[in-house]
Amino acid sequence: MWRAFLVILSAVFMAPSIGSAVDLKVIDKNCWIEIFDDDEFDEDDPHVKVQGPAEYSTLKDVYGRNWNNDIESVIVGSNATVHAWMNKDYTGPEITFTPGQRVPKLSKLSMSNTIESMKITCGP
Ligand SMILES: [Ca+2]
Ligand SMILES: [Ca+2]
Ligand SMILES: [Ca+2]
Repeated sequence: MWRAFLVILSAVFMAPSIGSAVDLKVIDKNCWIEIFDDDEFDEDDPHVKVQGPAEYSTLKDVYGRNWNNDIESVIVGSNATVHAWMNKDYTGPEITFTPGQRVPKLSKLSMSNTIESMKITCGP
């Protein structure tokens, strides 16, 4: 009798905690920045979509690749704002990419092959 009661009790308390654990893993499908090794979003060269929110004080290991001083074009997700800096640890000249922005040539903004740190925030 007590055992049955405890099973029911734990079932009642487990259900909501499972639900919230799943909620926490929901990712914002529109909060990302895609970075490209080459300009004009060249798919033939290294490129990767970086999920936000995230902070990289250095880009030496972004999903297993060293991206320091290598980014030449970017595409920003519609719900992401990205701050990027020329040096590591969020120092040096800074650039802000707005939601949905596409920059085919960072060279036109004097930011080609120079970004070394980045913060991705989600939301309008
Ligand atoms: Ca190329
Ligand atoms: Ca490059
Ligand atoms: Ca740099």
